[in-house]
Order: sequence, then C-alpha cells, then structure tokens
Amino acid sequence: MAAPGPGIALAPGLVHHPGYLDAAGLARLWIELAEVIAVSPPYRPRMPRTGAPFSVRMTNCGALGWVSDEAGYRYQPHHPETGATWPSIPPTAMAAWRDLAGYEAPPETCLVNLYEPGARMGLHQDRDEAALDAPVVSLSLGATALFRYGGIRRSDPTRSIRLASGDALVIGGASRLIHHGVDRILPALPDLLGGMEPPVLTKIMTGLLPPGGRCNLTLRRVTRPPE
Ligand SMILES: O=C(O)CCC(=O)C(=O)O
Ligand SMILES: [Mn+2]
Repeated sequence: MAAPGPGIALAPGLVHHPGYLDAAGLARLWIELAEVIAVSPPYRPRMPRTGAPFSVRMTNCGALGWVSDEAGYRYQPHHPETGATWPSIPPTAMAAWRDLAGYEAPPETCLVNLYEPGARMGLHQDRDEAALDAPVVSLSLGATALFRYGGIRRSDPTRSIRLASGDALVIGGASRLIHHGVDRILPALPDLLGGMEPPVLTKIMTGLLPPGGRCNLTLRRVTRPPE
C-alpha cells in the first residue's frame, strides 16, 4: 500500500481513511479472509445473560478472540465451537495496523464481523481490552455500512457516516471509548468491486457472504505490552 494520508479527523483520535485499501488490497484481503474462515468458521455470538443471538456472525484471528455468550463477553485463545486456536491475523490487516495504529506493539486480535443485509450492531463501547492506550483499527469490505458514533457517555449526541468497502477507521486517543455501532447495511451495488473482480474472487466473496453483505475487521491490542 502507498503510505496512507492523514485521513479525516471526525473527532480527536477518531480518523476515517476513505479508500485506504485499493482494489488490489481488497482482493488480497478477501483471499486471506477465505483462508481464515476455512479453518475458523463464523459462529453466532449470544448476548450475556439472555442468550439472545446477535444478528452479526463472527470469527477471529490472532492469539486471542472476542466471544460472547450467556457467561459474558471475553477474550479467549480458542474458537467457542471447534475448540481450535485462532488462525494468524492476515498480512494485509497486519499492514493496516502498522500503517495506521501508531502503536509500538502488534495487535493480538482481529475480530471478523459478517453482516448479512438486515444485520446491525447496537451502540456499544469497546472496553474489554486492558491496553486502552492502543487504538482499534477497523477495515470494511463489501456493502456500505451506516456507522453511528457518539461520545464517551451513552447519552452524548451521535452522528453517522458511511463506511464503504476499503475504508479504514481508527478509533483511538480521546475517542477510544466512544459509543459506536452499525445502524444498517445499505443496499449493495450489483457487485463488490465495481465489476472488476475476476470470477475466482466473486466465488470467494459470495462463498463468505450473501449478496449485499458486509465484512468488517477490527484489530486490537488486548493486553498491555511488556515495559
Ligand atoms: O462493523 C463495524 O464497523 C463496527 C464493529 C464494531 O464496533 C466491533 O466489532 O466492536
Ligand atoms: Mn465496537
């Protein structure tokens, strides 16, 4: 990748990089994701206590993965259904962390969120990590999301932006604990790469998600790096 520009500062520490991944970068990432999903199948997390299913399916890569079920939210080193350790974080995602995080230590987890049309993610904070000095680096693929963000308090006013395929969003600094979520996935263009993708890539994309679906990756440092 070319060095990323400064991006658009939406708030202190909250930076949007539209089109961070170009078509070649997106193609690479789809292929890498297909490899992840082949060994680490998406599962449907459940809400703490109630056990209500999420509308988003998830999987992880890295040393740790974020899971949620009746027992609560947590990071753990193995897949909740297969029991296997998580696969490595894809190289294209690691490169995005190096480009955008501004953090000395590598990420320990990459959560993969798979949104079918109609899936959403309620307003929440990312606060299950001890290393809150590290940002969350998010990469979007596929259909565009209407992403909502507010402030540290749940009652703070919110705004929304569109996150399109190839966009990166850095949630760090004074914005690390802002509330955010995905209101909805916007109706898709007829294809995901403007009709340019080779048939092999179409096969990979449609194998991972139904038409109109969206994939989001969030890279995080979970534990505080050694001094
Ligand atoms: O899908 C997105 O853009 C946001 C994902 C998110 O907030 C999360 O996984 O914690
Ligand atoms: Mn989040």
